[in-house]
Amino acid sequence: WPRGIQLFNYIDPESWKYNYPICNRYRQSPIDLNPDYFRYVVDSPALKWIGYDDVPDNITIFNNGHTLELSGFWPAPSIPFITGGPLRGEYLFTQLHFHWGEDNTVGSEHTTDGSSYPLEMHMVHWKRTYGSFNEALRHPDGLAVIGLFFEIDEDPERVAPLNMIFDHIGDVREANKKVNVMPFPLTVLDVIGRQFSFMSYMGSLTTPPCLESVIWILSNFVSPVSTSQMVELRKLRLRNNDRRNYRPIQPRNDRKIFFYLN
Ligand code: SG7
Ligand code: ZN
Repeated sequence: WPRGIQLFNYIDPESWKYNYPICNRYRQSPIDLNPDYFRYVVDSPALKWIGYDDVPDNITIFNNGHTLELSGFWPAPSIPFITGGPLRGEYLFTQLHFHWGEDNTVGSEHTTDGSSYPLEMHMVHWKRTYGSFNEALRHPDGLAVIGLFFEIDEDPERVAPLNMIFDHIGDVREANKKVNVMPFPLTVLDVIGRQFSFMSYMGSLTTPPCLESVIWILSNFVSPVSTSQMVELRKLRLRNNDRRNYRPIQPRNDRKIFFYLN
């Protein structure tokens, strides 16, 4: 097998632990965001988005065989970053991607009080002081992933921004396909760059090797996606003919879920 290709599928995520033992540890993601375990935070600095308005030099959309992934190159040194909220220091944007299911009743990785959403978007960031994404992965506070939930909304105007990404699904239908698209600022998605209340806890990557390096930030603001956009996304061909790409919820164990009121 080519180096770097990760062999796992979504038919039996419970079996990941046999090849990737970290997937069986105590700080795994996703979890159910159960209000019974919320600790409310009222006096924290706001979560700040810096540079997301800037147009990158280019944007690439990629079917990595497990999801649809978007990455960009911003003219140095202006990579967008987040700071504040639960974060100490600056976390640089590297890519965003999506998780979905075979129909609209499932799809999100995190659930809120037991409920699923049809779509969850992840914006992956790494801590600047670790110098590289790969180094950041090795630290318990190395990554910050913003998770955004989507619910079905058939208003074409409200769902239009997502088409900046989804219009290119046809060009990357097959696994390993990549396309460069006309650059646009990430703030075309309304929720990006905005202030919202959010939940935060210490977790992991939701795919093998399930590294326990993620500070999760899950927006309490739900964004719109249409049924036809979901249908388009499901046409993406994933490795192993996977029809879904969400990991089921994992034990919370003794972790606290902080609810940041904004
Ligand atoms: C997706 O989720 C990809 C992965 C990502 C993984 O399959 O976007 O990205 C790459 C570059 O392989 O893995 C290391 C990493 O970011 C898990 O990310 S997630 O925990 O946010 N779902
Ligand atoms: Zn993800």
